[in-house]
Amino acid sequence: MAMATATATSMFLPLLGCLFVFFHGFAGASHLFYEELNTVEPTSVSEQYRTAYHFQPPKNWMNDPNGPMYYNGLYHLFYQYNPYGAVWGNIVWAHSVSTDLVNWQPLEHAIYPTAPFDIKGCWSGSATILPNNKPIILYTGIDTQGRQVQNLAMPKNLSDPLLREWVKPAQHNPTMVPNGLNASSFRDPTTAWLGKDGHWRVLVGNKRHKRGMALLYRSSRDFVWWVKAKHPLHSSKDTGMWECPDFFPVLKKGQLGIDTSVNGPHVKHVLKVSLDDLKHEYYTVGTYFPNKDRYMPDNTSADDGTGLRYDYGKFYASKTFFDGLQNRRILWGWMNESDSVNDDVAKGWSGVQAIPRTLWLDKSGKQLVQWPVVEIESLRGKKVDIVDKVLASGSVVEVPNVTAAQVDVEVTFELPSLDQADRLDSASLTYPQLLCSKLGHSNTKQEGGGIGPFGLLVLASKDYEERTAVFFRIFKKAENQHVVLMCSDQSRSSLQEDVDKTTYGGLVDVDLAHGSKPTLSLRTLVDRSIVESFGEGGKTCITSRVYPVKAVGENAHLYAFNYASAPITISKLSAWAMSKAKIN
Ligand code: DQQ
Repeated sequence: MAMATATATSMFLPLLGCLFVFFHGFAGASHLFYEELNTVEPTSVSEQYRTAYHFQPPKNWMNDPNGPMYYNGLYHLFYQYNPYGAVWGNIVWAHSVSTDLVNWQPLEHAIYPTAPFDIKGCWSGSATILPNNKPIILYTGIDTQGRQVQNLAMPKNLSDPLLREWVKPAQHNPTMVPNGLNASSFRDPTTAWLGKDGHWRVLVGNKRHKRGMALLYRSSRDFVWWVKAKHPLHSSKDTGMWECPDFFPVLKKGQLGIDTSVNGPHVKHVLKVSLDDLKHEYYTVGTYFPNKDRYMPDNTSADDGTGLRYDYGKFYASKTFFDGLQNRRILWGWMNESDSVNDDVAKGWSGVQAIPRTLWLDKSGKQLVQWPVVEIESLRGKKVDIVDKVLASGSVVEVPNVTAAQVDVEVTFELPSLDQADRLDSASLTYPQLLCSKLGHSNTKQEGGGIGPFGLLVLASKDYEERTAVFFRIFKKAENQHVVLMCSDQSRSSLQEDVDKTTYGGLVDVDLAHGSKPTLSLRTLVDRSIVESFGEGGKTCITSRVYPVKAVGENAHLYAFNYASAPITISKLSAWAMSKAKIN
């Protein structure tokens, strides 16, 4: 077994180098800082890869979603923003509001450096709605000494329905200082929750040496004076700095969301952390013990940086909020660019937000399920259907008459007998991303396997020279034990050289042997430079950024393909042209 693992690992090692290239890498405690570029105002904004229905500001750099909330009839989204350039720096909280999570109105910046406790930057944080229906924000400020401290901000005028102006009371700020802590790893407060004892709790990301941790702070009812608890809520060795922690309850049964303060035998808890060292997010499902203020992940959830991810592609610094209007929990996440910094400066912008996703606990209790908020379907226009179409081995079939650069596709594949699946040893399944990269997807069916690859070619040129392949492949681990691999292969997504073409992958936890006709479903949202995919109803999600040269606008095509040796049937495929949303 150990030998098998070693062989599998050495087989993949040459791939590691190229897989871990990040064109938008980060340095030290946070983002890469290009001093000479962060005040270079764009002279124009290139429209070519700008999105039609994914959230982005009119120009410049955007990163983490901050303080999302539903309040008095409006959804608010704040976000980390550089008002002066297309690279990270000069960070403020920009602010937009929406009635439907689809169309957004920009407002003036909500929080920006003005005081000694945030003069060097207003970094990430979260909103909490207090029981008197007053929203309040906790955010990280960089103070005059360059220390990370936590601050409070509240609306200046609660009767302004847009909550345009926010004040930062000098008498209370900073509310948390890094006494005895690493002052450059002390940031990103969560939404707070109220215990039965009447005390508020909040988490702040931190590390001690290499141990990542979620520090716990408590406050009496006032939300103003905070005291650090003796123990963190949770920590894990060798995981490095935990950025943007998020901690919330999910119902054991059903898809409804619940307020962050709810606890009891009917809920599980989720702790998500964004690992600064890996630039990936991981979450665990577990139990929160309020008497001890400790969280224990279930034994099906690894907390060591190898476990479950919301998204196996580009998705970072995410945050959820409880939407009291529709009783659901909604997830926002930032997708950075895959092109070079020079390209960002030239195009005048960088960073988009993923489509907000509703999220709930899967029936298995072992993982979450995510699905684009239903409101996004209001943008669906002309629809094309394909029903009961057999994809013979080696076939590529065009989905005709669709706006392939701006489309929402849902497809269900019916699989042949699972006996035809190729065997794969468990060790090779340890790194699904590397497996996807190694297996790739090619133009020849000879490179295909028993069942898979099959899926979609999106943002493809007519000759497939450019294409992003989103596909499945099924393996047999043991008799009657199948494994589903989902991949998003960007290796041929662009004729441009200077873009990150990493292939992403994850496993889909589904029992295919159950039922007479095994099926697998895929939904992909294509938006000019975004490919956002949801496997098997949102059990596995992969998002990528691509910059085709030929497959742009009307020259983009959409295909379904099957390079397996066995035929696969499309039981149903629907593709909707997506209209442009009004965003900022
Ligand atoms: N981005 C913010 C930090 C956070 C990081 C700074 C994560 O607060 O840790 O822009 O992307």
